[in-house]
Amino acid sequence: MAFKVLVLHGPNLNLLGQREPRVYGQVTLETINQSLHNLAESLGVTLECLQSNHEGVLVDAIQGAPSHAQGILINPAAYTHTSVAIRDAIAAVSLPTVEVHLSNIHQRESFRHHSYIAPVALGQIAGFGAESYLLGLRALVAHLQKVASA
Ligand code: CA2
Repeated sequence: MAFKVLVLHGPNLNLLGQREPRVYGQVTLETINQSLHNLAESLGVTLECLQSNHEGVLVDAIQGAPSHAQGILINPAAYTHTSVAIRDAIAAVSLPTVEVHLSNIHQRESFRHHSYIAPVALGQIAGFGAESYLLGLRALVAHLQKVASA
């Protein structure tokens, strides 16, 4: 079976490459999505990518995911630290979900140290810039393949 992964990017990540390059690097979201598509192709999976600045749009996408995807790769951005709604949606659909961050949230301000998402995620990858997304996709696909072959 060819797996499909829903890739979700949270608020302000559309600004990548245009603002705050010292924190988030120079890479654009379009480049990240292209790198993810390239990796997905080599892993034999397909992707659907969505960025939204709106919590409800992300919740709707998570709720709809089980009809067409087997896993979720998400950078919830600032909603990581605030959103019980996104956490509850992930818990409700119970699709394997990998949380990723460009920056090492544990090295930054204390309000970024807590993630509402981590307890309902398969795992969290943070601090490797755009590479966090690629590591996250590899981890998610490895998990899906392992479960499918068990
Ligand atoms: O490190 C990450 O990936 C974050 O999820 C990024 C979020 C931040 O709130 C999290 O604590 C960690 C912020 C994304 C905002 O991205 C911007 C990109 C360019 C310019 C301004 C914001």
